Amino acid sequence: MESRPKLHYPSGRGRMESIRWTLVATGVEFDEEFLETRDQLQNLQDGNHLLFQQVPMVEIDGMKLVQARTVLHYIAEKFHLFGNDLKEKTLIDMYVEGTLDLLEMIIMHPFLKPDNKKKSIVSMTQKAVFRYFPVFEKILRQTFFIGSQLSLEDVILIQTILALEELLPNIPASFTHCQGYSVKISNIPTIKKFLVPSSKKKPPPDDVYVKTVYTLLAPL
Ligand code: IBG
Repeated sequence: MESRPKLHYPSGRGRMESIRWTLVATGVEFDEEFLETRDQLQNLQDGNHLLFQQVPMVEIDGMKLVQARTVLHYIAEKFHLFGNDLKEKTLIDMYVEGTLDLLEMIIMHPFLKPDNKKKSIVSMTQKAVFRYFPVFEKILRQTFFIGSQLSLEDVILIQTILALEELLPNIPASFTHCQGYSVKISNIPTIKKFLVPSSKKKPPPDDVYVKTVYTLLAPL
């Protein structure tokens, strides 16, 4: 029997949350080792467990994978979230990369200095409203991004819509198809379970978490 994947990261969203979402969406149970001290990170680095001395790191199928996108791709391939052929896979990948560009702005926001936070909100709003959501709105008349099955883009997109909703609730609310899509995807049983407060889903970063991450990982 294959052992459960083990995730190494602080107990927060950052670059690990998409991996949590993707595992949960496929119904895979996983364990987590939360990094709380510099010594823990140092131990992983000293033991040559981190290829580029960075986390996220995921132990899966006898490998110690780093690079968040690589991990997402591995899970997507393994659990059939990457379409049925090379063209579908490439389409999914293209949308995922665009969506992750928007998600990256949301993820970095809590770690910015107050002045940069204001600028980032302006830029994020512009890009969400004029660049990304019009694209999503066009394709989201259907239940899934592609065909009749869940794909990696669905998982990344629902995460992004919900994270943006926490920060700028009016944006997703003003795109009708995105709203309907968000409700449908949120009702998929594996995802519904992830959305309850006791799940492995991490809350938005608070000041204590931001401080911890700064001492541990220097995100900027
Ligand atoms: N390209 C890598 C990936 O995508 O996995 C980047 C990984 C990365 O930046 N890791 C950071 C790290 O390990 C933690 S995530 N830093 C320690 C070091 O020595 O470089 C940082 C991050 C957070 C929150 I926390 C938002 C965005 C980034």
